[in-house]
Amino acid sequence: MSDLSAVKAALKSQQIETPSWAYGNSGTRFKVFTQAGVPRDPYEKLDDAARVHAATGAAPVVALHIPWDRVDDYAALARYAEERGLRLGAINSNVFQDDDYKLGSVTNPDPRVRRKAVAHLLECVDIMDATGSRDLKLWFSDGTNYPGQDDVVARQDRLAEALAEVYGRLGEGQRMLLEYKLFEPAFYTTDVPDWGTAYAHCLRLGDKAQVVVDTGHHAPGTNIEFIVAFLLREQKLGGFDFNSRFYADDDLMVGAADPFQLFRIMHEVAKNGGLAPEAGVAFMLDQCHNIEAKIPAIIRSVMNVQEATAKALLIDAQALASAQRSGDVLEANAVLMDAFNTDVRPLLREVREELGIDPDPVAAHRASGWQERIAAERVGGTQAGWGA
Ligand code: LRH
Ligand code: MN
Ligand code: MN
Repeated sequence: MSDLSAVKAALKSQQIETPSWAYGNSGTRFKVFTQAGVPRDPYEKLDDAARVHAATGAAPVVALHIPWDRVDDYAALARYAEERGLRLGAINSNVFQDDDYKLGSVTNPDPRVRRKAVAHLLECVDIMDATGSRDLKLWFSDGTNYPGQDDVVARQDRLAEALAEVYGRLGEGQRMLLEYKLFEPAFYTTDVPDWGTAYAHCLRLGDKAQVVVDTGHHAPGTNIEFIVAFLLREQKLGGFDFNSRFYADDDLMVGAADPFQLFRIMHEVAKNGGLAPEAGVAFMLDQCHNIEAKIPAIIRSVMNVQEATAKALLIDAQALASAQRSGDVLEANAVLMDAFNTDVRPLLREVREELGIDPDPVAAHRASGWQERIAAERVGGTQAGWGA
């Protein structure tokens, strides 16, 4: 796409979904560093998310994680979001923090534990009914640590059975997004370790089951953009959990470790129709801001996705196709690199001005006084966060 007004229109329509847990305190297994003014409940997380949306104009959706975001009345939470110009996005299930799940959740050899896990997943669909959320996001920490610990195929059978039950409960317009992850916390086998496993399960389940690509969940060197292109071609790309990794599942800001990889991913998305709202690709963040200020980091992350998207949209598609047709390897690569090396920040500043927001979202947020206000007001109570 090289028509500038079309590029701008595509950028204006892209929506990034921010994760409620990124607003809360988080850390590694060594230490959780607390920050002043961090939300004490899901409502305050939405207040912060509204600031990210106000600053960027591009983050109107907020994903919840259950039970971290447990409330009495989910419809009321959805209304609270709506009053702030937001809507509730993916409901992320959590079957990885109970003692019962030591040997797995839906793949646990004990049928009682499997029933408990499935009951939680079904409850998440009830929550979707109340919030109007489209997506149920499933990530299973299930796997084994030692060869021989359990039967690998029996675990796949148990997984398929649980997925089928939850799939059957999905309503009209609801989807199930299956997330894979190579390892951790399981270190020998993981029951959904890669896109192929997720894809095979989704294919059997049907159209409402789609794969979610968490960029931090691959082995080093994995060509993620190939996976993205393949899944889009098969209409099985449900969305992303964007973040950056240097080593494993680092959950750093998207676009921080490898902006070129993010550009390559967004090129495949843009080229293969993934930016069109009807493609249904959810551009979610799944990050933790352990040592940096959270709201500005989330704003920066939204901007990083926008910058990669803008560069992908600036690729001269005709020149690329013609170089590819004529087998001109160097020229084809040069067309891509020209777009990647373009400074798109002035273009995005223009887009923001046209949307009536400040062209510099981070500076605008810093000047808003929000951080000082929440640091003064949010005292007492338990600060909500990862694992809270
Ligand atoms: C697992 C994961 C998954 C969880 C989130 C907190 O590593 O990426 O998406 O729900 O982290
Ligand atoms: Mn994730
Ligand atoms: Mn992860």
